[in-house]
Amino acid sequence: MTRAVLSAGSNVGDRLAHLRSVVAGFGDDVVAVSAVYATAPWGGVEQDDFYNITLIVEGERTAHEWLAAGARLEQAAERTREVRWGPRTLDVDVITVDVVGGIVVQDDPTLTLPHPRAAQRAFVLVPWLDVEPDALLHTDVGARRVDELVAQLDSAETAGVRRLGDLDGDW
Ligand code: PH2
Ligand code: MG
Ligand code: MG
Repeated sequence: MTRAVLSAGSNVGDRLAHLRSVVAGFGDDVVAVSAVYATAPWGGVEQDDFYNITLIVEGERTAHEWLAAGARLEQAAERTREVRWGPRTLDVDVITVDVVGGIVVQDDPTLTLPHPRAAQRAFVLVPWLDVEPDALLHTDVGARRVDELVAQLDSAETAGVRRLGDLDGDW
């Protein structure tokens, strides 16, 4: 049994429907889902705002299997890969994976864990705190509280992350 923190984002097409497809797709493995946040694009590509959620899933899957399951949902949303950090119907990223006795640490060409850029991304960290206020992220300099990482981010970064409401809410 493993527990994974996943970040899902969409900025093309029906953004909410794409995020809902992730929760539906992981089904009974979903433990918690953050609110939906509208987030300014990160990474320097000019594009529409994203909708992002962070979710926690648990199940009999390895880290690569969580990634592969997310990739199947991306394919179902007709995701294409054109520009790095560019627009996409759906992106499902694995942020960190807990196993019995610790976390998965790997530097694999297809999946580096914990996610090497998560500590700089308010669109991952802020929703994560919704579902796990005491969350820890293991960084190059050790385990860090996610709320402290958020506090250290540039205010322009956090100001670009706006809470919209629950995924199944009426807003
Ligand atoms: N995903 C990217 C690149 N930039 N920016 C925001 N706000 N949200 C994302 O999910 C995102 C991004 C590449 O996966
Ligand atoms: Mg991504
Ligand atoms: Mg991705």
